[in-house]
Amino acid sequence: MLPDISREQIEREYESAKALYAKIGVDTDAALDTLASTPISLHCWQGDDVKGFEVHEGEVPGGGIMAIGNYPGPAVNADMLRQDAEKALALIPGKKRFNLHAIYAETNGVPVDRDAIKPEHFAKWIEWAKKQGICLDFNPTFFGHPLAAQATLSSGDEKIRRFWVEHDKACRRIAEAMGRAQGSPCVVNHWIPDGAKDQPYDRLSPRKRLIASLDEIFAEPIDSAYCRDAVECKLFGLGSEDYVVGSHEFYMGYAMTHKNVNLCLDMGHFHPTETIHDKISSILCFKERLLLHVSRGIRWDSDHVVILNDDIRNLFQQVVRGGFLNKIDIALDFFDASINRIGAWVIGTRAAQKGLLAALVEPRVLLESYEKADDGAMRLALLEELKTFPVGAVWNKFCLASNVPAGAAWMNDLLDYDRNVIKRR
Ligand code: RNT
Ligand code: ZN
Repeated sequence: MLPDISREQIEREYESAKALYAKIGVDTDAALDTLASTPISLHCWQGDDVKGFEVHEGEVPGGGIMAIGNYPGPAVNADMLRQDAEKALALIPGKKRFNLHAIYAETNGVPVDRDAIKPEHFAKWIEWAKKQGICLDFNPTFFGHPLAAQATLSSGDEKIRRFWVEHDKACRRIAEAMGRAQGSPCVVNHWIPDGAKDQPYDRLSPRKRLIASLDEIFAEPIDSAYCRDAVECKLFGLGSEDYVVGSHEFYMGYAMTHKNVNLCLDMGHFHPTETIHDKISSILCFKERLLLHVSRGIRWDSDHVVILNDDIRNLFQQVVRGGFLNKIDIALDFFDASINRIGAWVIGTRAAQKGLLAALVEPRVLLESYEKADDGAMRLALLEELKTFPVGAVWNKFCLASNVPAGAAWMNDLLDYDRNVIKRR
């Protein structure tokens, strides 16, 4: 059994941490309030290896996305996915949202193709979210479909391109219905895998066709109070190593010229040594909002489980220091099929929240004063000292206040669930 921390110990350690932070001008109570009111959108696809529950006849190609591993007991239907998600949600403090993809439609065993899905196919999800007290986000699914074998919104085959335009329009109507039901905009992220493995001769025409598709999709009269759109770039993917139609420059240009379309930055979608934290303050000079896909790239893979590394710390520092929390939508995007999937959700979400907390307890006034005085040594020294300040005690208090296990105690719950539910499937 991993150690449980008593309520008294958490309170005691928090009081002493609070006093220490107060000495450098940080109000930890205020930081906890901000943390508690900042939603993080959990991605449903960690629970079933991005397979979805569509009713198909025959095998379907994966298409640009692959979860690697064969840990037993993935969710194989929507009820199971909801059951697993509930377990994860119960071990994660703070405010959560839940992010669905079109392939999680529930069509009662009847095949409904993606251009024909409707809000009613998500009625159970909407009802479940309401019961959980959380809001939903949404994604059209442009992979894992016979018509996605080559290209989707950028396809030169007009019939195929049209199918995907209609799919995306259907998805935005679903998102609008979700947004209306929950009284909060449903964040819709548009990602397509279109690209080429090797040296296409023509890099321009697919991009022109993608613009035409997006323009048509976003011209639909969808209420932006309920549906908030973003487009997600990628440097390369499986089968698109040489060319991705929706590159960073492409979507940067598109978002900058379309007021209601935001950018989505996925942490794993840039050069292996390129990070996204320095892009935030630039983009938000020109855009009202930004969607983040919090992830962890390792070599060629863009979707490892998030951990509290420097990238996460840097990311949230930029969000907090810039005062951007109310302009950012935070979503998670990773999938690991080689470990307990509920564990992956909880590890990744708690790590992201710890990153945000670490940024919220930075001593702004002190750091700014060193910077104004051009005292680089003092600034660097303090940033280093802060790393061993008792942020863990503040985190444990957050867990306590949220009624979820503090410290490592949640791992006992994971072990129970693994033994009693997952391994018995
Ligand atoms: C793929 C993108 C995209 C997906 C999800 C499932 O590289 O990151 O966000 O991971 O839509
Ligand atoms: Zn992503």
